Amino acid sequence: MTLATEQLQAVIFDLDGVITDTAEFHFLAWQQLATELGIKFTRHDNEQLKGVDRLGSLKLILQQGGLTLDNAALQHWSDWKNQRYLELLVDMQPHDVFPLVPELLTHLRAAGLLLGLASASRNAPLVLERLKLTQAFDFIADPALQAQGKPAPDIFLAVSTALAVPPACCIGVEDAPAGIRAVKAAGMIAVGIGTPAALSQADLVLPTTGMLTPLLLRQCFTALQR
Ligand code: B16
Ligand code: MG
Repeated sequence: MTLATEQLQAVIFDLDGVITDTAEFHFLAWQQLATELGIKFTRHDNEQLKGVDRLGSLKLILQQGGLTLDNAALQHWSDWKNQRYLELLVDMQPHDVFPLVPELLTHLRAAGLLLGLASASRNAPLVLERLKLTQAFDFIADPALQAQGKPAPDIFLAVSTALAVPPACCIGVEDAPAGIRAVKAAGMIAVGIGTPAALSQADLVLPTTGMLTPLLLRQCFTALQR
């Protein structure tokens, strides 16, 4: 008896921490904000912000510092952090992409796969432009249009819908626990970039995005179909 199996058709990437190291810039900008507000904020604290949208991240930092702000102040500090982040992005160049990622994107496309971007960052189009990678993706989701941010699956489902590929035929690539949860909630296979300890819910974890290949992704997909 032959079992009908799904084929891998699309790979959906997160941006910050997967395509480039803007995760570090987000951390530095949040750290400046925390200092301004007199809140202690470490790299360890930053882990839980990865993949979380701007306002959600601000609220987590305030909660940690035991502060509450009204809506106007939340907007002010949210904009303040984004200004710091944009300053850090000023010198970003194509060579700031993680090693071997442009080659990976080219190879995936040559292997017949569709490529999507599911970043929680409203700055993602600007970052892709700076990296000269805008054209590498078939669809770039707008996080502002999603009802719920990661760990909800909305942005990954929006990409699969736009690409006309069922979620079961997609792999999502993420560096954040909230992102891995979003990929899994979307019904996709999740590849984590980082450490197995931090990304325990991922189906496969690699230290760097550049280690991925079309063959490895297809093997991972096939193995998890069984
Ligand atoms: P922005 P990703 C996320 O991007 C970052 O991980 C997270 O740290 C950041 O707060 C969020 O984007 C929003 O970014 O302030 O630029 O809109 O990892 O989903 O690509
Ligand atoms: Mg990320």
